[in-house]
Amino acid sequence: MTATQHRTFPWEERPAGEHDVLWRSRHNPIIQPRQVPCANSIFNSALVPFRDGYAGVFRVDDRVRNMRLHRGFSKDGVKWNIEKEPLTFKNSDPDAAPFQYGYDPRVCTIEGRHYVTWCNGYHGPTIGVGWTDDFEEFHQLENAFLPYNRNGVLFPRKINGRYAMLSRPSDTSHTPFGDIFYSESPDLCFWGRHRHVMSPIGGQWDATKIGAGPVPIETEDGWLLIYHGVLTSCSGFVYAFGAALLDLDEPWKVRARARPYLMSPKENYERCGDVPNVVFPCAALVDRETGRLAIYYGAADTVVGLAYGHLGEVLDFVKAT
Ligand code: BMA
Repeated sequence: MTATQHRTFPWEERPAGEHDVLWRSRHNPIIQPRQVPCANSIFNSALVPFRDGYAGVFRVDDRVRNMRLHRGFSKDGVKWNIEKEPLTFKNSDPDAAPFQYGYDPRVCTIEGRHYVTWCNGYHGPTIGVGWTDDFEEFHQLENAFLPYNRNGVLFPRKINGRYAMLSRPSDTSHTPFGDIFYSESPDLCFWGRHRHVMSPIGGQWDATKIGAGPVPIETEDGWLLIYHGVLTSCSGFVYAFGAALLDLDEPWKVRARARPYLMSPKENYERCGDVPNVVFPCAALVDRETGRLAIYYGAADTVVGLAYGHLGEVLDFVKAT
């Protein structure tokens, strides 16, 4: 048996009477700030299968309100040990932009190497890129783009021979706009061939801005993109998330986009926290044998929640609307 066969996939059956495409874990919030002594909040965070369990990069805002990234490990994807100290990146070029702060990380495994993208500071927010093979030593590469940019999300394989990333050009503040773009790179250093992917849709749940969520999931129907969308209400932003299908070979072409959201803040831990009314997905796991899907999301900029669904049902939902 390989190590992979021992890995437990996080899963709970759909509760009786639940009709939504996704349902929440009864253990939510699965990660709380008290798990790290210096933490004010632990939220928008990402993870991947690693050895016989899972490893992740967690957004920990400390009690000075520094935004830091911490490593974490789990056997079952539900109970997590998050390290007390922030992780650090080795940076071989002294002139390259260093790690200034880290928020909203994503982790993407490409050809066995784990890449971390995050929102890094460099005269404003932009996309930091790093990698690790073992979750011990982390190496930093060049920032992918000029400021201002957020929500840099890599695809899990090269497309037409090049690395591919989604991102969301933004501003220095709470950005009242935002479209998703696609960019390619031969080497994860030089990025270009930028293509527009999709825009907010006026008057709907994703009216103000949108940004890629977890690493896109490859399916026969295209890349399943789970993305967050923001509505501006009388009392501020409401962050929900939905789904779209992107063309497998030309992912800037949107093949389908569900009109209802998949999930919007509903539970107390999503509605109340440092920033109320936020669900912000940064990672998803798929069990290819069973089609089970587990989505990890930050809730109210304070905790991490876990939601489940069936990949086939999510695809039907996207294709039906
Ligand atoms: C975005 C990011 C996220 C955060 C969200 C809601 O601009 O900063 O980290 O979850 O706002 O505050």
